[in-house]
Amino acid sequence: MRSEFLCRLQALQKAHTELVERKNKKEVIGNGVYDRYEYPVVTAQHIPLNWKYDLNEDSNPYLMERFGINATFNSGAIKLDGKYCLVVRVEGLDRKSFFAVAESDNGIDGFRFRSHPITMPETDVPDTNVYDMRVVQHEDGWIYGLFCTERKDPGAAPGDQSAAIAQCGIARTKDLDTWERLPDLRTPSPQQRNVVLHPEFVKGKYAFYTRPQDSFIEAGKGGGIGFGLSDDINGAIVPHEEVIDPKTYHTVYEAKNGLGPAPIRTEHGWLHLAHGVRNTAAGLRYVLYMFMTDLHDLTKVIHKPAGYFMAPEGEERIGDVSNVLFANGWIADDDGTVLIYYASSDTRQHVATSTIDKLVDYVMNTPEDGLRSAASVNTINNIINNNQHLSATEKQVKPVLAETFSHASNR
Ligand code: M1P
Repeated sequence: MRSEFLCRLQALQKAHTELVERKNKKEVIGNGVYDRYEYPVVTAQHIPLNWKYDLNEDSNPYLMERFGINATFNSGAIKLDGKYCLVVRVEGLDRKSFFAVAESDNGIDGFRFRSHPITMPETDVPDTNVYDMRVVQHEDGWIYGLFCTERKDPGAAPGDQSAAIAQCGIARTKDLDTWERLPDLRTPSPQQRNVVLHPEFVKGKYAFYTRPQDSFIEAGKGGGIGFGLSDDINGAIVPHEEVIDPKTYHTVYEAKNGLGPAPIRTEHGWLHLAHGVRNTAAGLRYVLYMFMTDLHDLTKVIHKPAGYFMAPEGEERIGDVSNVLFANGWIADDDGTVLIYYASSDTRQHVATSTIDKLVDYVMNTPEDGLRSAASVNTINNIINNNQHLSATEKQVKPVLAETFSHASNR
C-alpha cells in the first residue's frame, strides 16, 4: 500500500508537470498592436517542488512546504543560446525577493526554472532585498543585470521599520548562472529604482537611464526618466542626470514613471517601454506606455503615443498590489517578433507578442497626448473625418468569419 506521503507527492508532481507543460493560447482578435495570451507564463506554482519541500519522508512526514513562494513577477528577459530566458523576481512568503532563471524553447509556454536560484554576490553593504532586474547584452561583450537593492534607511526614526534606501545594483555574467557583482551605481539622487543600461556605448561611455527620486515612494520634484553617462561600469558614477521623459500633469504618468527594459534599436529610433503611475481613489495605478528616442540624440523623445500601451485587464487587475502592470523585460527575436514580458499586480508573469513593425507603427502613428479634453475630441474628429473620405467599398465592413480569428496559434 502506498503511503499518504507518496500519494501526496505524486499528486503534487502531476499538478506541477501539467502546469509547466500546459500550452498557451493567443487571445482572439486583440487590438492590432499586440496579442495577449490566455495563461501567465510563470507563476508561484511553477517553482520546482524540490525548492519548496523537504522530500524526505523521515524529516517531513506530512510533506509540508518548508519554503513557500508568494509570487513570481517583474522579470528581465534575454534570448541566450536559443532559449528564451527570464530572470524572474521570485518572492518568498518571507517577503524577500531573489532572482531565478526560467527558460523556454518558444518564449510563450513551457518555462522551467534552472536547478537553483541565482546566488547573487554582495557588496560590502549586504542587500536586504533585491528585485526587478533589467538584463542587457552590452556591446562590451558582457550581459549586465541592473536591479534594485534595498537596505534599511540608517536615518530612520526609532520604530520606523519600513523606511528604506533603494539603489541600483550592478552585476554581470556570460551565462546567467555565475555573476560578478560590481559596485552599486552612484548618482546625485538619494534613491534610485528602475535603472537601465543602454546596450551601446555613447560617446565611448556607459549610458544609463535613471529615475531621480527624493524619497523611497515619491518620485520627487520634477522627476521622470533620467539619462546620464558614466566613464566606467566597474564603479559607475553618473554625475549628471538629465530628465528626458518627465512626469506630466493629468497623464497616466503624472505621479511617477520608470523605464522598463533596455530600448530596442530600429531604423527609425530607439523603441522604449516604460511604466507610468497615477493616483486614484483606489490607490496607485501602474500602466505601460511607449515612446521613441532619436537614434543619434538619446535624450530626445521624437514620438510618444497618448495614454497607455497596456493596462491591467481581467484577473491581471488583482494581486498582491492590485491594478499594476510592470514590464522590465522584452525580447526582439530574429524574425521581427517582440515578446513583451509583463507582470500583473506584483503576482505573476505574462507574455504578449507583437512585432518591431507594429510597435514602430504604433509609436510613430498613434496621436500624441493633447493634454486637454478638447484636444482628445479633436483627435477623434480627425479620424472620423478622414474615414469619411474613404470610398464606399473601403468603408464597407465585411462579415468576418469566426475562423479568421479562431486559429489561436502559438505566436
Ligand atoms: O508595486 C508596483 C511596483 O512598485 C515599484 O515600482 P516604482 O519604483 O516605479 O514605484 C517597485 O517596487 C516594483 O517592483 C513594483 O512592481
